[in-house]
Amino acid sequence: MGLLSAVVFIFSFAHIVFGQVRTVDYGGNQLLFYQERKTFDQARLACQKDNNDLVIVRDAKLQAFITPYLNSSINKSLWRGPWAVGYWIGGYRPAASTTWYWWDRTILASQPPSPIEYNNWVGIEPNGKPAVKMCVAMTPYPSIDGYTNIKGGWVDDVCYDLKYYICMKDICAPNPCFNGGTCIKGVGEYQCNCKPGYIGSKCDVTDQCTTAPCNNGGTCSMVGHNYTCSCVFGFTGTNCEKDSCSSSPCQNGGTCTKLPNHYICSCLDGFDGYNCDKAVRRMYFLRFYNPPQYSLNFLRMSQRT
Ligand SMILES: [Ca+2]
Repeated sequence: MGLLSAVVFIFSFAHIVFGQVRTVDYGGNQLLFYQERKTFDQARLACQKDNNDLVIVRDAKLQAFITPYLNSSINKSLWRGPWAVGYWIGGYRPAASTTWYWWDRTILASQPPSPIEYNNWVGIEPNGKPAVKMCVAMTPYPSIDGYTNIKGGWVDDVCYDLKYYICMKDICAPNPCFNGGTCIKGVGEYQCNCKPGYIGSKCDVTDQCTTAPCNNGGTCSMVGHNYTCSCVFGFTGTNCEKDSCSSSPCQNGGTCTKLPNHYICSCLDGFDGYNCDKAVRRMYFLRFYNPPQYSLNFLRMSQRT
């Protein structure tokens, strides 16, 4: 392989792999204009690699949007002729059939214009031979052979011809939202409206707060895939399940009473201390007075247990 042919090979290879594409937003869907030549079936496969397909043009609004993006300065000398220059769109007519379809098998109107389905055939098109499968392309030229104002008009051609092609990507198909979320189209982006119990940009996170895990008036919020509880004053713990008495601070049978952020122990007889942790020793003294008399004193003496 000489240097020149190697360069040509590299360039043609680059042309196939890195074909020019222009992406524009259409109501949250993406239109992709590929300036690389493929057969109708090859073009469909190329679109499908990115979860889209050849564009289906069901109304004049979409047609009017597409038309300005068609390249009117394509050099037709490299093509079979001016009518062959064009962009595949998603319509075809099976061999030996008179019915035109879009690739999703919905009906594409033939001439004369259907009162229902939109079409944009040019002049005498479609005029392909009935025995051969024919496919639909849009011409980029404003005029050919005396037909004027035809840019964007539809022509039929044999499906194995090599043409540019237009893909349309429905950014909500397949539905990118999980767990039954609804996909809402924006400009080049989508948003998911999640069903109750799910959150996240794709509704792929279970909302653990729906089970109300936070006790004692705590507020639940999701951080990433996990919940956290914001506890009201006086409560702690993962689920705000702990208050000041939860650790059973009162010993020796003492009763804990919770107060905001602290507690008080009511001790059983014989115990004392903040946590009833001190035993009380009661000692009796007889004191002798003159004249002798008895006096009974209770002397409480604390002693650490
Ligand atoms: Ca034709």
